[in-house]
This record gives sequence, structure tokens and C-alpha cells, in this order.
Amino acid sequence: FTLPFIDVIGAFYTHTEINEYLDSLPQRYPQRALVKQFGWSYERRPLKLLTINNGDGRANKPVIFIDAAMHAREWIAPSLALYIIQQLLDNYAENEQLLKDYDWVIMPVVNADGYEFSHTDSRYWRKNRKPTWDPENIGTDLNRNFGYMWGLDEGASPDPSNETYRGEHAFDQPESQVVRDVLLHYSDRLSFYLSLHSYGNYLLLPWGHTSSFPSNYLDMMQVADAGAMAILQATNGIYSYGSGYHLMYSTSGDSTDYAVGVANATVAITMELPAGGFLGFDPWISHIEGIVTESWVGVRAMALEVEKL
Ligand code: ING
Ligand code: ZN
Repeated sequence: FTLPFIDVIGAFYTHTEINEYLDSLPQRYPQRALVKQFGWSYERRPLKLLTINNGDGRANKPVIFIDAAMHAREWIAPSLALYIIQQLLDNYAENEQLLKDYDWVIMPVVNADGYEFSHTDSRYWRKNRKPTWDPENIGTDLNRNFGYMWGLDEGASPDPSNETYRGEHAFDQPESQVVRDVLLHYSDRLSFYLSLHSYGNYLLLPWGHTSSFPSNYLDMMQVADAGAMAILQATNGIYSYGSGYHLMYSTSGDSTDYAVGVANATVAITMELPAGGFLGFDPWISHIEGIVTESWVGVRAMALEVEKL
């Protein structure tokens, strides 16, 4: 009997494969890894996350929460989440400080149904798979369904045929409820929430819903700057950083606005990983290694910078 192993840089994996792998890790690292489930997707897939620490038994450390694949087609994001898990677990020596100082909470696939659908039926699917009131259109944009400044005129759509459909009410989708519950569960010690998306090489900070800035925006900029500079040094990769509203487009009901506005996150960043493949969301397998190793340099640097705030 062998434990499932995932060759992160050699392939993309389904939600089922990723869950089997997560479930195997506490056997391999009994002191350091724990699987938790905060809920189910609409199609009843278990939504799991992994917590990682150094096993020193210190309770209630500051938390870094990383999620991925809130959007189905953004396959490189779960690849990075899995790569981070492997680095933290297997490459202990290099990450000793980060493991001593934080509890890491990593959820590789938020939008499990959409992610599976993007493997089996429609590669460029973005939303989840819960039917809407409109029989013609399935799916809500989970990253417009969070309950902070939800339902503004701008930044999301009330129309189910739109790719940024916000839902009928904030948190009327089981998958965004799960992320909400994780954020709130850790809200008394949430140092850093990092939401992995693709694509575009951006580090997007709150706010998405307004042109103004959160009170500790400069602290967040300091963290983003550290990440971008580390990547620049490592690979010459170029990331732009700033508020989502100014750098990309206005959003309402996105998860990082909720993390800062409601769940007390000190720093919240949407990391838009590099483009690849035909439409940006589908990098060649041969490019996974370059993208995840580069991104990990940035994530590490940001985690270390958060400690200095
Ligand atoms: N982009 C993000 C989106 O949800 C974003 C961009 C996120 C902007 C958060 C501002 C705030 O639309 C992708 N690629 O999903
Ligand atoms: Zn996205």
C-alpha cells in the first residue's frame, strides 16, 4: 500500500485526486498536518483544507490562509497551492521560521464543482455550478458573492448570464459560505489572506469596491512590494501591485474586501499568477514548474514581510 503522491509540476489534478492527496498527508506528517472540512459544494463534493504547522504545540499562532480555484478555469492556482503545501511539509529546513511563526491554512480548490466541470466539459468555465433563477444560466461568480459591500451598482452583475453574476443574495452559494466560515473561524488571528487566481501578474489589494483605500493600505503595499521585488530578483518576473479597483477593475463582493472589511485580516491579497497557453488560463504542463517556483518566492517573501508589520 502506498500513499498517493502528487507530482505537482508534472500534471494538473482533479478535485478528487487533490482531496485524496490531502487526506494522505496527516498519515505522512502526523504531528504537522491536519485535514479539515468546512462544508460541501452544491454537488456535494467535500470542501477540504489542510492546516500545517511545525508541531511545536503552540496554540493560536497568527494564521496565513491561502485559497485557490475560486474560479474554475484558473488551474495554475491549485498547482501553486499544492506546491506550497509540499514546500512547507517536505522542505522543513528552509521554511523553519515561517512554520515556527504561523499556522498555515491552505484550501487548494474552493470551486470544486466548477473545477471538475472545467476538466470534463468546458475548459474555460469560471463560475460555480449551482443553478440560478434563470433556467438558461448556471453558475454564480463566487468572487462576487461575499457579504461586504455586496450588491453595489458597480463591480458585479445582477444578470445570471454574466460571468460576474453576483447571486441573488450575498453568500447564497455554499462554496463562498465555506470560505466565509474559514475566514471567520480564524478572524481573531488572521495575519494574511492570499487568494490565488490567474492571470495577469498582479498583486491586488483592497479595496475592489471603491477608489478609496483601507486604513492600513501602506502596510499591505509594503508586503506586496516585498513579494514583487523578490520575484523580480529571482526570475526577472514583473508583478504590478496596488488596489484592485485602480489596477484592474471595480469589484463588489470579492473575498479580499470581505477578509479586510469583516474578518479582520491584516493583509489580504489577490495574486494573479502568470498567463499561459491559449487563453491565459491554460499554461502548458511544461510551464508549471517555472510558474510555481517563481510564485513561491513571492509568497515566501510576503509571508516574511507580514511579520515585520
Ligand atoms: N480576477 C479577479 C476577479 O475576481 C480581482 C480580479 C479580484 C479584482 C479581486 C479585484 C479584486 O475578477 C480574476 N482573474 O479572477
Ligand atoms: Zn479568478
